Amino acid sequence: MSYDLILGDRAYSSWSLRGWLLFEAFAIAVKTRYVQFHDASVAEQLTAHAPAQTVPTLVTPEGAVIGDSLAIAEELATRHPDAGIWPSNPLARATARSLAAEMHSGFGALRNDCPMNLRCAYSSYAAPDAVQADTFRIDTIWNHALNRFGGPWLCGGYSAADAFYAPVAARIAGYGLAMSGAAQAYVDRHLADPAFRRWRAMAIVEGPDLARYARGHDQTDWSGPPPRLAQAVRSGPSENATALIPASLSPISWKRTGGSSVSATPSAATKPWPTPMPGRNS
Ligand SMILES: N[C@@H](CCC(=O)N[C@@H](CS)C(=O)NCC(=O)O)C(=O)O
Repeated sequence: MSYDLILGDRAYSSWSLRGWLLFEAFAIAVKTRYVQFHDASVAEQLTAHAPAQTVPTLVTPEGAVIGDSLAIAEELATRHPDAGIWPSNPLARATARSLAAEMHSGFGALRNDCPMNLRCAYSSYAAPDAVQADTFRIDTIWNHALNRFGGPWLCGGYSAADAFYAPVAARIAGYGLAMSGAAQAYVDRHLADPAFRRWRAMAIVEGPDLARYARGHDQTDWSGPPPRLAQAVRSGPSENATALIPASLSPISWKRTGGSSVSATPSAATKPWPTPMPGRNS
């Protein structure tokens, strides 16, 4: 028995990125499955995992269904006390929990106006006051933590707090939001993080572009390091376990090619991408 983690479209699902990082960044083994945002609704694709309705959803080895990223972080921290999900230092740990919780419950203007889209970056986005207020607050709490614990991550070493802010960093970069020097350096650290780059490489090649996440702003180059080379291929061996798309039971597997590069490998049996379904923002 192993952990079974159900995720959404890598390009758009910010909560899925958080859930995935909670395993990937802390070297906790997990089997991943994907729902497809363009397919049936997320809730319909999760009917086998009641009462889950959103991604990420974690099914524990005992069969408990955890449908919330913060609960996933806390459960993993309890089960894997040496993984470093929260800092061991009490002051840093309390701060990391506070930072993650504020992200989990806040920054609604930023989340609504700037949906995560790892496939593009914008140069002409003009942030309304409410978004500027969110980024000012984010800048403030990041600087507070970075100054107090000395970096390089928010509370010293990489912790769940950083996993929670990785998609925020992607939004700040993708929409060209102005930050102070230390906060921008923290954004850049996320963009260069190997785990983030692996996720983004697969986000670029897997699944269709979804119109509901597109914005009409002028586009520019992604500001982080270039994505690891990736290529969508229709056949070929996979390096890791085959996952199942719940709605279709079509196999889809992920394949690394050429050293550190990553390819998404939908099987030949995978059905063509249908029309996007309406759903909530990431
Ligand atoms: N509170 C949840 C939020 C999860 C969430 O809203 N996920 C989105 C995708 S990023 C979702 O599944 N939305 C359902 C839909 O689009 O129908 C968490 O922390 O994980």
